[in-house]
Amino acid sequence: MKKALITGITGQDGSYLAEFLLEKGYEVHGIKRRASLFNTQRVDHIYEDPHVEHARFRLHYGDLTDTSNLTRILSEVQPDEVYNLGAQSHVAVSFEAPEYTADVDAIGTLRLLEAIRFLGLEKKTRFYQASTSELYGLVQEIPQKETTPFYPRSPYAVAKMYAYWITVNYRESYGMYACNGILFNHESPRRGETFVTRKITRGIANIAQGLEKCLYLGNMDALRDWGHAKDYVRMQWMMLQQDQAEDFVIATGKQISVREFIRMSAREAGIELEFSGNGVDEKATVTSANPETAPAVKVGDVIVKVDARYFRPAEVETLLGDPTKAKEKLGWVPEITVEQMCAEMVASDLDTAKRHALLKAHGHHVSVSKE
Ligand code: NDP
Ligand code: GDR
Repeated sequence: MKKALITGITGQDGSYLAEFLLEKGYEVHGIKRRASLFNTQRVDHIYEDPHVEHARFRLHYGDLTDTSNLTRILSEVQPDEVYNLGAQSHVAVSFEAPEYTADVDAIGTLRLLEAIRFLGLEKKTRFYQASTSELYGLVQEIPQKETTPFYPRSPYAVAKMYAYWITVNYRESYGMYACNGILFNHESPRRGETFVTRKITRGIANIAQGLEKCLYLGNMDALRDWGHAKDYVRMQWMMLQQDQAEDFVIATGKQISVREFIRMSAREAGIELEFSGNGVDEKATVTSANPETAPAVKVGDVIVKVDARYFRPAEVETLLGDPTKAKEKLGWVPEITVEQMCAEMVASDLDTAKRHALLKAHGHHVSVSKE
């Protein structure tokens, strides 16, 4: 039985990857940070009681900032594959916490690679690094592919650039099977609530059900190449099953703006919108609303507004990936379109919002956290 160790298992990708590997028959180990709450919502459905014999899913307390802990877990587990998905992954937050982001995202990667080498696992353990389209930042070529030069635009992206190159360096220096997946944005109903797609689908669903009045956003002109996390974790595994370690761009090859994603999400909830203003002072007004799916919304309501608080000190305006290498060498093509993904996210958030609205109608307190 193959063993995999996943950092970031409580996150979006970690949870889908753990599911995928369990289905493939792996024993799956994950590193979880200590928190004052359980924080295992995304993996509760695959959790196995460690007291059960032959449990194939196991969580270890750990942190990418803690070398001795990482070394001990690696030594105990002796994994065939390590997926380094753990990170302070929010670009805007990286401007607020740049040093921490560098410690986790850059040096955390080095700590893992060095622990693998120190333990003499460099010929046994294959290593996947969660690299990112944010490396392209101020884009030097459209679309972006494996050979496009990097120009990172945030402390997050600069930290991930170190992680990218240290992964390449350990491959070249020590013959490790170590590779980078340069993944473009990917989303799902499990996406963190403060990333723009989930903020939109959740916000629209809450507004439709009367739990919120207005959604405040930053740059609506930003263009992204959005895919579904399920398609992208399959590719993470495929990258570790080759004869030779190589780096791959993973993307859909299509892009839309944040504004278009808002329009698409609203339509899924039965709301039609008209945008007015100019990006800095823009709003979206309701022109029609389905009383069944959006009972709390009326024609003329302003339900989306720009708030400059969400603008970033340096922005990545446009990202569009070219996944040709992944298609030709690995036969990978994304199966879920952005429209299907958006529909799944809105349906899931509407379901939650309806339950919350019902609780509220019966006098229970419902807290709707917002950023
Ligand atoms: P999430 O933010 O959903 O998950 C991040 C995970 O990392 C969480 O499990 C989090 O734990 C964990 N983590 C954070 N800090 C530490 C730390 N100090 N030590 C150990 N673990 C830590 O991210 P995604 O699942 O969306 O992304 C997975 C990886 O892929 C990340 O590295 C991200 O940067 C990268 N990436 C993501 C893309 C995307 O569009 N989703 C695109 C390209 C790259 P906790 O739950 O405790 O916070
Ligand atoms: P990104 O994702 O920065 O691309 O990083 P995010 O969803 O945060 O932003 C995408 C674009 O939307 C604009 N935007 C807003 N973003 C947020 N979060 N909140 C807002 O209110 C808002 N309004 C507009 C942003 O300015 C940006 O242009 C994600 C993360 O998953 C990274 O870890 C990963 O590496 C990259 O994708 C690829």
